[in-house]
Amino acid sequence: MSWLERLKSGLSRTSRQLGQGIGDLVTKSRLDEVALGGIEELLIGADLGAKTAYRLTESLSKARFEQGASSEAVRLHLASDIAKLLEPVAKPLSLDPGLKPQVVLVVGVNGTGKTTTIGKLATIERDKGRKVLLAAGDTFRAAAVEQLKVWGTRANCPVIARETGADAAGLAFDAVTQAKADGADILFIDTAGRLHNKADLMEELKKVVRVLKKQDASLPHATLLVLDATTGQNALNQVETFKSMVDVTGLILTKLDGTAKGGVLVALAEKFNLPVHAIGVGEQADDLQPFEAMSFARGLVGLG
Ligand SMILES: Nc1nc2c(ncn2[C@@H]2O[C@H](COP(=O)(O)OP(=O)(O)OP(=O)(O)O)[C@@H](O)[C@H]2O)c(=O)[nH]1
Ligand SMILES: [Mg+2]
Repeated sequence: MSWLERLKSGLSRTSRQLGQGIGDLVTKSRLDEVALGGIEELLIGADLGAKTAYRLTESLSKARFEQGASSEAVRLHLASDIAKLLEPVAKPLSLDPGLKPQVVLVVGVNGTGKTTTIGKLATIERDKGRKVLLAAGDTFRAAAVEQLKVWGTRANCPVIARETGADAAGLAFDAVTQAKADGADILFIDTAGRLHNKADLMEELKKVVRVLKKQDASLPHATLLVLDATTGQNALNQVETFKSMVDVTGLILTKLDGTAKGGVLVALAEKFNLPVHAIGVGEQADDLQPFEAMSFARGLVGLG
């Protein structure tokens, strides 16, 4: 399957709901109040957020559809408006090849896909010929370390790990030392999504960052927040929480294949204006795709 086909099939739950819904509403050649109201509701249902849904519907009501307001024409108009909203945040993860090692910290609540995303990113970077090191900073759960090691074996890159319960910040510090010694291009640091309680989690993350800065004040070079699209609007709260703890430099949205609420990405873009580097549309390494505004917007409304 090509990249676009994977994206389309990954977004199919959202696009089926939006695309078919629009098709059912747009039955006349002009958009009436009922159709516009219905489209607004569909957009809210796909989690684009009430404000954005309203603005998109307003734009539709002002549009002059030369060939009549067919479902296709309405979806094209929406896709183009949505792409405009997304363009400012569609930024690939840019790792400076001149800076070695690039240290990338990956954070997020439990189960959002941090470890899997690191595995995918490691595979992508290895395929480009980069030397990658992984640090199993989720020292809270033994299974988390094993999971990262499986990805490390698959991507053919070493994994630094410690026994369960070890100090995550100390591990991160040593991982940087090793990455430097090995001449690694990139170091990805996994973190725990769950500890005894939220306060512990916050403290641990802050400590990891503090200790990394002892190696070099510019570390980490990137802090990626991984969000699970199936949590819908709750993802917005997670951004607030993590932003208050660490300097989040970009977002990765996972599990877009498992939800009809893919529009949450639009709500996130509108609210936080943080770069969205990549999206996950499945569990395999090639299911992580660079985030591209127009193809995502078209995929969302079910246009090929
Ligand atoms: N369908 C789908 N599943 C995904 C995607 N990304 C991750 N997953 C799955 O989500 C589950 C949780 O992923 P993990 O990578 O373990 O999540 P985590 O954030 O590391 O979780 P904790 O370590 O518990 O904090 C796994 O079963 C993954 O295979 C995605 O884009 N699509
Ligand atoms: Mg994990």
